[in-house]
Amino acid sequence: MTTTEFDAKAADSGAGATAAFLNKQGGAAETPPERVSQLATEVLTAVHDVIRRHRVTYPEYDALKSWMIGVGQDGEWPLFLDVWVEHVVEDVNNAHHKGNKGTIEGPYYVPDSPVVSENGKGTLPQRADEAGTPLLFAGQVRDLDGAPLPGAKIEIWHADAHGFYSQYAPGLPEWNLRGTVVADGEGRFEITTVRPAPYMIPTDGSCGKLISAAGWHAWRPAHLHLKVSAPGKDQLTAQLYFPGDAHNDDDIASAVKPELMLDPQPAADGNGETVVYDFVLDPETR
Ligand code: MBD
Ligand code: FE
Repeated sequence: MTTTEFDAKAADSGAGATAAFLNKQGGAAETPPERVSQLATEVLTAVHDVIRRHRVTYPEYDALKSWMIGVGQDGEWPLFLDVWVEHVVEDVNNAHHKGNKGTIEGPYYVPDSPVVSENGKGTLPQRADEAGTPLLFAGQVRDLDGAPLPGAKIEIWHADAHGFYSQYAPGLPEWNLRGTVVADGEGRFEITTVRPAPYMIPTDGSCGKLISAAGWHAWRPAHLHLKVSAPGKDQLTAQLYFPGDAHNDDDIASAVKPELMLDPQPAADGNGETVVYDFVLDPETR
C-alpha cells in the first residue's frame, strides 16, 4: 500500500515543522537579562494569577504538565505558537507599515522554493492531475509612492485542494504548490495555481487534544501564503483569503484581516477563476 497525503500524522508534520524551525536559526535574539527577566516574570505572574483566580487543582496542574510534554514529543510547539500566539507578535511588529497589511507566517514556510516564472508569469509545481479549481492570481508590486518595483520576488505556498501542504504531508511531490515568481519590469506578476482547501489542524496530536478537550473547532479558512520582497523594502509576509469561507470569521489562528480578502471572478475562458491583488511594500525599517 502506498502512503498518501491522507495518511498525514500530527507527529510527522510536527517533527518536520520543528526541524525546519531549528534549521532556520534566528531564534537566538540578543536579549539583555533585564528584558528576559521582565518578560519571564510577567508571563509567570499571569500564569500565577490564572491559577489563583480559578483555584487550579493538582489533577489540572498534572494535566497541563503531561499536555506540555506531549506538545514537545509531537513536535507541535511551532504549530501551537503560530496558531495561538504569532498573530499578536505580527500585529505589534508590523503596526507601523503603511503599505499592505501582513499576517502570520505559520509553521509550513520553506525557504528557497524554485523560481517558476519567466517575465513575471509562472505556474506553481503541481501534479498532472492536481485537484481543485484552477486559479490565476495576478497583480503588481509597488512602493508607497505607487512606483512599480521591477523584479520584486513573490514566494507563494499553499495547501492543496484536500488541505495538505507539501513537505509536511506524505506522498506529495517536494515542491508541490510552492514556488517563487519574479515580477516583470513593471512589478507585475501572473501566477497559475489551484484554489486551496480550508486547513484543519491535525486532530491526532497534542494541539488536537487541546482543541477537542476545550470543545473548539480545528479550522483555518482556505488561504494562500506569500512573502513579497524587493531591494530596500521590508519583506511582506501575508496570507490571502477567499470570500464566503465558513471560517473567515473564526479562524483558529486569528490571522484573517479584511484587507487580505480576495475577490475571485470566473475566468474569461470559463476555466476556473481569476483574481487580481496588488502589493504595496514599505521602505526598509531602520
Ligand atoms: C497553517 O496552514 C497555517 O497557515 C497556520 C498559521 C497554522 C497552521 C497551519
Ligand atoms: Fe497555512
